[in-house]
Amino acid sequence: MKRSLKAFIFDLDGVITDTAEFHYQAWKRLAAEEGIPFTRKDNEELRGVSRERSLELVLAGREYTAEEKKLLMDRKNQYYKELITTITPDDLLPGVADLIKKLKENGYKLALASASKNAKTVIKNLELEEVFEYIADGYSVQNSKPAPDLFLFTANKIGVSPENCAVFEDARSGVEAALAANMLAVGIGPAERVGIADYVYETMADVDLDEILGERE
Ligand code: B16
Ligand code: MG
Repeated sequence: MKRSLKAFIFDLDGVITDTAEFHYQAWKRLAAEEGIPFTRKDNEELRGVSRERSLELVLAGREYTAEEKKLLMDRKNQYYKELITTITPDDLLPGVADLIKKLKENGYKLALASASKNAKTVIKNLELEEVFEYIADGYSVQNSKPAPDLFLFTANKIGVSPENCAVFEDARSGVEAALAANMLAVGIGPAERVGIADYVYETMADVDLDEILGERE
């Protein structure tokens, strides 16, 4: 489909910076305290997934009350918040700074759409606050990815029609959400994970903007 792209929406974790490792360490600490096995491979399933859903995956059917689950999530978030205090602009993934610069120079609107309730803190620590016209985070909508809601909400906030938006996403659920929102989906990572996207690149440093913009009318 020919599109006239006007805006680029970035996911955060796995696209701009690799907070997946910090999420892993925080969940791992919590799981160890609860006597639950949790591996790096298990953590892959949590990519792009909300905190609530992540907890369900970590618990893997173990029975906890709603109150206990809330306390577990608070504890994990406390551990995660300690870890993200160490984030600096050096933690941008390779290729991201260049890409942002090129897109800005060419007049595209940029926004962030992350499932994380900590997105604003991470963006502040990366010193990217001035870059995005709008930052949508884990507080913005009720239905998390793969529902299109977060991306539609973001497009609305920046005043661009969904069909004129492109999304950078590293999670399958995020690519599904972008496609469901009728946006151009750029998948970052292996084809097994993001192969359903319109364009797929292994890392952000591999993104070929000319190829993507070739879609421009
Ligand atoms: P929080 P993204 C997502 O960020 C992470 O990929 C996912 O692992 C995490 O569970 C989710 O944010 C919620 O994060 O607990 O900080 O609210 O990829 O959508 O930028
Ligand atoms: Mg992500």
